[in-house]
Amino acid sequence: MPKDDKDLSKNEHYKSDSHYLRGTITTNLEDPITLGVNDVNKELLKFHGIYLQDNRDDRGRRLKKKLEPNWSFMVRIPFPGGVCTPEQWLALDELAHKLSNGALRLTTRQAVQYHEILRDNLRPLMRRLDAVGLCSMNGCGDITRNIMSSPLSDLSPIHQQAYAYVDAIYQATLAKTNAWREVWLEEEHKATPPGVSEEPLYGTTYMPRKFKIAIVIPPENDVDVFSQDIGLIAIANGDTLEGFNVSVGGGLGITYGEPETYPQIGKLIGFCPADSVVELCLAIIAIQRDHGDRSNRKHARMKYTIDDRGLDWFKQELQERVGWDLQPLKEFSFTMTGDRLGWQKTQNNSWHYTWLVENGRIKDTENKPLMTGIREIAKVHQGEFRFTPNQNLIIANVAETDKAAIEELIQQYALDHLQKHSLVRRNAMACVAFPTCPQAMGEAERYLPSLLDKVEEIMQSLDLKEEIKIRMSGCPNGCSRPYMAEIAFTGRAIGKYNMYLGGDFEGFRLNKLYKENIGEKEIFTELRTLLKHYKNDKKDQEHFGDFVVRQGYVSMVKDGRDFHG
Ligand code: SRM
Ligand code: SF4
Repeated sequence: MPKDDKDLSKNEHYKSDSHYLRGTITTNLEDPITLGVNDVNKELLKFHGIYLQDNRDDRGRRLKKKLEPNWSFMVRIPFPGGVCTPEQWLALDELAHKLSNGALRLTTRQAVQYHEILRDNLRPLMRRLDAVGLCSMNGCGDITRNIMSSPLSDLSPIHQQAYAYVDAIYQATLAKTNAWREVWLEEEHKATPPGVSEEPLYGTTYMPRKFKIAIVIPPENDVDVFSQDIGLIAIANGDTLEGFNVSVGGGLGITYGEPETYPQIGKLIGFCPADSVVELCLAIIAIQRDHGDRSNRKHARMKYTIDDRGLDWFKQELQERVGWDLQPLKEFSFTMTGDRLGWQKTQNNSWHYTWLVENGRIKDTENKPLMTGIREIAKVHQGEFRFTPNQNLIIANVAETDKAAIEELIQQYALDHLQKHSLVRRNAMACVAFPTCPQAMGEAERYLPSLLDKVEEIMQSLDLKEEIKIRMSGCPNGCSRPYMAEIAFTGRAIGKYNMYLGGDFEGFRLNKLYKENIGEKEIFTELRTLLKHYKNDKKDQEHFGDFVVRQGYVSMVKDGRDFHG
């Protein structure tokens, strides 16, 4: 902890001076000198789910002409557990065409993003979102983000029971400030009565850094539960959800050349009965709120608090805060981290169709009217949509009697590309990167599809039909959770990537750096050699990640502190 105020990072001052995230956003929105916002409001806006961005493709040209960057805003809307009604989808679609760039982006945390929103369009956007019960608050910023969960919440009674906790944790961890409504809906300032805190959980300075929670329902580890600050693994007894095994201190972001930053796998600390899980999450958040590093933002995630102070300290602190002990861990196992694509029937006799949305980008292209197709489905669909943690979309809860009509629309808009997708493409993910992400060093979403074409070619020539998990991020922040993949690429510069190998298919361990700063030619040479070796020498049912570790291409990483070593 910082010894005094001068050690605090500048973001800590921005937060404490902001009057619970109001800052001067309202007046800044009218500033005629710029189409952006000032540095302080830029940080505060993140809590409102809004990021100031410029088009990176256009940056150099504007710089040469000494023009201000082409400012616009990314808006992220959380959907706890990824659940979205057709009415909400139609509003999202309408706004994408009216106020954004005609596209939507499903994220790796089951949220939805708009890009390229102009400053004057932010208020109309938020008003329309509010009218369908949506709000971008908690989308970003130093706060608990969207609560993730295995998205097919009706797959079994366990899924339904677990979803109730997603909602309860989300409500308990939402920002309570009225700032969003005052700024965007122009509601009158709501004063809190004397002696009452506007933010009982977070206080004036919120969290030291972002905070992430996910619930997973075995056997699929679709949320990558060990990459979360808090990971909750649902444990069932028959048709009853007993509670959750609790994992703490996962997190993935690193900075190149700074080995004191590392990705970390969450540590299992015990079993929590279901009816105590909200209390437990709030106590863990409070520990990180009080003990997280507020001077160095690169060291401010809970993974560092736990690694620095030790797991025993953490467990003791937690016990003191809740006043009871966690129970011994219960048995569980995982089979994969991906989605089960196509139609599935659930115990309540309804149908769910999961389809692969490449890298989460929803837009119409010449041969694929994806956005139009989903819109037409939303107009008649009686159930909901669900966004998956793998950037895919589910048409959920289709009644037996409606299935044929939905199927017809899927065919009509040529949405059913499932058969065409190889097993590597089904498990692949790329982050947004260029042109909107300010942190991108290399391409990801715009490059991975063509890289996969080549991988498919190599695999076909070897007659390899195994599922392999490949992920790509445009920088080391790890937004596509690359360090949990069997093969991963993170951008170093345009056309250059670090290549990592050796994560497992089920999401229990990290991968490790294999080649640094390599270009496309070297990537394919490496892949050809590795895949050929895999084809010839793999054991029965052996996944690629396990094979490369067994063959000594990289060592096994079960703790992030060994990631760089
Ligand atoms: Fe992320 C920052 C996109 C999931 C780790 N992430 C960013 C920003 C906002 C760039 C910025 O700082 O200005 C990116 C916006 C790009 C754009 O133009 O849209 C961005 N992150 C994304 C999304 C959209 C990637 C995607 O392709 O889906 C995901 C949105 C999730 C959501 O709905 O909330 C996204 N980001 C993740 C994940 C995966 C996860 O949460 O499961 C991670 C790794 C897990 C973790 O947090 O440890 C992740 N994003 C980061 C980091 C590194 C954090 C760290 O601890 O070091 C940053 C940079 C930062 O926070 O300073 C970052
Ligand atoms: Fe941007 Fe890096 Fe995240 Fe990709 S990993 S979206 S490049 S911050």
